[in-house]
Parts: sequence; C-alpha cells; structure tokens
Amino acid sequence: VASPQLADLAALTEVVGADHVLVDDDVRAGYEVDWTGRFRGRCRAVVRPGSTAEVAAVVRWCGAHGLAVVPQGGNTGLVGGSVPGPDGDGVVVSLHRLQRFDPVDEVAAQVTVGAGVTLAALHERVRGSGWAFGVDLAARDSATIGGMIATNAGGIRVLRHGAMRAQVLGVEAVLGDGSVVSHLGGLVKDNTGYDLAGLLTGSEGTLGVVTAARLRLVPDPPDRVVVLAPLPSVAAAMALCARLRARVPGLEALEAVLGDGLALVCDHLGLAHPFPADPPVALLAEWAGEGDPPDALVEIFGSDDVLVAADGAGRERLWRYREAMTESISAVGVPHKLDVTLPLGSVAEFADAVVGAVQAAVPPAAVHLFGHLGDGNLHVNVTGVDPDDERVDDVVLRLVADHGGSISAEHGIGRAKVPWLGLVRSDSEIAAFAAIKAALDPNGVMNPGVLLPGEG
Ligand code: FAD
Ligand code: 2HG
Ligand code: ZN
Repeated sequence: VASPQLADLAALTEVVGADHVLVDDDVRAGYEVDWTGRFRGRCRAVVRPGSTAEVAAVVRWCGAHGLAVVPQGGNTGLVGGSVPGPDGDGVVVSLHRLQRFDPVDEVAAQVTVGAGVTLAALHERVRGSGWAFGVDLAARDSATIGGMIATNAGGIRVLRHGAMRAQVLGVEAVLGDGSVVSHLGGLVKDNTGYDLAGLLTGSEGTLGVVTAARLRLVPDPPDRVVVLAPLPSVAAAMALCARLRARVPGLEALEAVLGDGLALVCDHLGLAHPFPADPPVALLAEWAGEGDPPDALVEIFGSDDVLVAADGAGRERLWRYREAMTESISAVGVPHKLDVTLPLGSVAEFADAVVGAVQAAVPPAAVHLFGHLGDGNLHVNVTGVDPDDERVDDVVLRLVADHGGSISAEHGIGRAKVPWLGLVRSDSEIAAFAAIKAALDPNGVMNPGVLLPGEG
C-alpha cells in the first residue's frame, strides 16, 4: 500500500477485521452527516469494533496516530456531536456491534446492556418482566443506550423518572488514554469514590467511549390515559400544568405543540386536525397507574373539546401529533434546533418573546415551538434561514440566558452551541471541565470540537 495513511488503516483492520474498517466515500458519507443535515464533516474511516477490548485498541491506535475519535451510536443527535469535524483528521467509531444483553435482574430491577443496543430493543426486551425502562423518546428505533448516556438524553418521561443520568447505576467505558473502567455491580448504595458513570453521562464522547451500562428499571403500570387539550395560551398551559403536578399523582408526561405545529404535522402526515380550529397550544398529558385515573385529572381538564384515549392505538394516535414534530419540521427545510429550558415561571414570557426576536433578527425565519412543557423545556426550531446563519442561534440563546434558562435542556452542546457555553457556565466551571478532560483524555483525541470551547 503506497500511502502511509492507508498502511496505518491496514493495521487497524487487524484489530477489528477488514469488514469493519469502512473507507469508501459512499459508505462513509452516511456517518459524516448528522440527522438534521445541518452538520457535516469528513473522516479517514469508520471503524466498527465488536468488543470493549477492540474499542480500547482503536482508541489507543487513534492516540498513537494523532487522530480524533468520534463515537457514534444511532446518529440521531441533534447538535452535530456525532459527526466528525471538517478537517478529516478523525475516525468515526460506530458502536452498533456492542449488543451485550444480560437477562433482566427482576429482583434488583436492573439490566446490563451494551452501548449499541437501541432504546426500542431495550423496551422490547424488558417488556413482560414486570418492569420498564424509564426513558423514552421518538428516536427510539435508532438511538442507542451509549448515545443516550453520552447526551444524558431526556425525552417524554423525565417528569416522572428523570433523564438518563437518573437511570445509570454504572458504566463500562474506554477512557481517552485507552484504559478500561468498569463498575457494573448495580449496588444501590456504593460510596467508594468519584462517580465516573455520572461524569461520563452527558460528556458527549469527549472523555471516553461508553461500552456498556447497568441501568435502573421502573415499575410498569398496567393502565394509561392520554389527554390532548386545546388551550388559549402558553400561560394558561403552564397554569394547568402546575395544577396537574400538584393534584395528579402518576403523571408521566406533560408535552405541548404550539402555534403552527399541529397544522405542520397534519399536513406532513395527512392526519385529521384534532380540534375544530387549531389552538395556540395543544397540551398532551399522560397518566399511568392501576385502575381509573384520579378524579382530579378529569376535573382539571373537564371540557368538551378535550380528546382522551385509554387504549394503546388511541394513545399512539394522540402522541403522533407531538412526536411527529421533528420529522415534519425537517420536511420544511434544514432547521436550526435550539433545545432550551426556562424556569417554569418564565416559559410563557419567553415563548411569547422568542418568535418576534428571531423574526426581527433574521426576517424570513419561521419559528416552530414545541417540547416538554412540564420540564420547562422548549424546542425552538427555526426554518427558512441559511443553516450557517448563526444570528438565529445567537438571538435565541441570549434570550434564554437573559431569562435564567439553559442553552441545552437535553440534546447537549455538541458542535452547535460551543460558542455560547459561556452564557450559562462560568470561566471557573469551564476550566474545571477542561481539567477533567485533560485527566481522562490526555492525548485530546476524544471528540475534539465538541462541548468544550477552544479546541478542534
Ligand atoms: P449519536 O447521535 O450517535 O451521538 C450523540 C452524542 O453521543 C455524540 O456526541 C456522540 O459522539 C456521543 N456518543 C454516541 N455513542 C457514544 C458512546 N457509546 N460513548 C460515548 N459517546 C457516545 N433527545 C432527547 O434528549 N429527548 C428527546 O425527546 C429526543 N427526541 C428525538 C426525536 C427525534 C425524532 C430525533 C431524531 C432525535 C431526538 N433526540 C432526543 C435526540 C437524540 O435521539 C438523542 O440525543 C440520543 O441520545 C442520541 O443517541 P444516538 O445513539 O443516536 O447518539
Ligand atoms: C423531541 O422532544 C426531541 O421531540 C426533538 O427532543 C426536538 O426536533 C427537536 O427539536
Ligand atoms: Zn425533546
């Protein structure tokens, strides 16, 4: 082989097998662009290790050759963290082949799975054990447990069960120096030092590669009711959410679609509009428990316009209006996605202000708002503007910071929001992040250009 680069890659095939080092342009292309189409880069190769030892060998090999490691699971991330940067000096490490699946520990309500297991596969395997996995999100068929840990994914059940960090009892991971750490015992109480699992959760592939995890399971109530209600304003929806949280035990989800969202989904999927006229806010609530829902649920919603479903198909039909927002927006154009949280008391004011602020800054913009209203988490999506026009991101993220919010609720910082991290994290916090990074990834190979300012 003439090129030294290709000769080096040949050495890599000895680690993972020739079938698992992908170098053809056409094959690499799908790994080099993110789900939204906004973030695109280049890599030398896509490598698909089949075991933790192989991941460690790949990370060490990248360290020795000064090549970036870009961990990739389902590539459903929405902030450009799962794709390489533009310089081409990296290797995408696809974790799909890490499919470990231990039997469900029904006594402990825990399970150990490999990083490449998809969320849907986990739900499926746990079903029937009497337990459930507490995180769910619309990308369930592709998103992997490793990616969800790396992003500390939230989703539609955070209200009841918390985000990924609350489910992760321990991880096995390959750190940036190629060493393997593993703590999968799942002990409920275990005060023996730093919480490496907690640290790796939300680290976006910048400290190491998660290869497996010990996960907490939650009870799986037999009965569920979904309500979809039209409301006149975000302020009215927030007030209703507060009453529901105070009076309805067993609430699993409080989600909302604002403005033109319902119309967008109905047009895209050819669905019937759920209400005689599209309301300013469609609020979706799900309750789960045993038997009938509490009277308070009926009392608080009690209106003729409200749609209610208790059977599986009916519930899914109502959820579709909310879950199909992401694909419906992508059908309009490549979006700027700004996943933000506000203090609950400021959500209504922010939602009212953000549309005008974006349209004033970048006049042709269309602003789509939806999200996990019960968590104060809005997904501000902006279409109709150049994907590279960062004025959009700037105006939204500054408005968020002015309202005391966070520039990322659940998707992470990725490549998309690095310039704005300083709006919500102090210099000392960012210096502490950098010190942790230097300790666990001394060669600086793990996903450079993602999360931390001043690299890549
Ligand atoms: P990828 O996209 O492949 O990677 C995401 C990040 O994790 C990257 O930085 C990558 O380098 C890193 N990474 C991946 N695997 C590993 C690993 N094994 N070890 C270390 N680092 C790794 N997110 C939410 O939080 N809530 C939602 O409700 C939600 N809904 C979505 C709906 C749709 C339709 C879509 C397309 C996305 C949605 N997302 C949501 C975003 C996305 O699904 C999550 O961020 C998810 O956690 C990404 O998982 P993944 O396996 O696709 O990771
Ligand atoms: C959701 O809640 C996801 O549906 C995706 O987090 C959000 O598309 C988005 O902006
Ligand atoms: Zn979300």
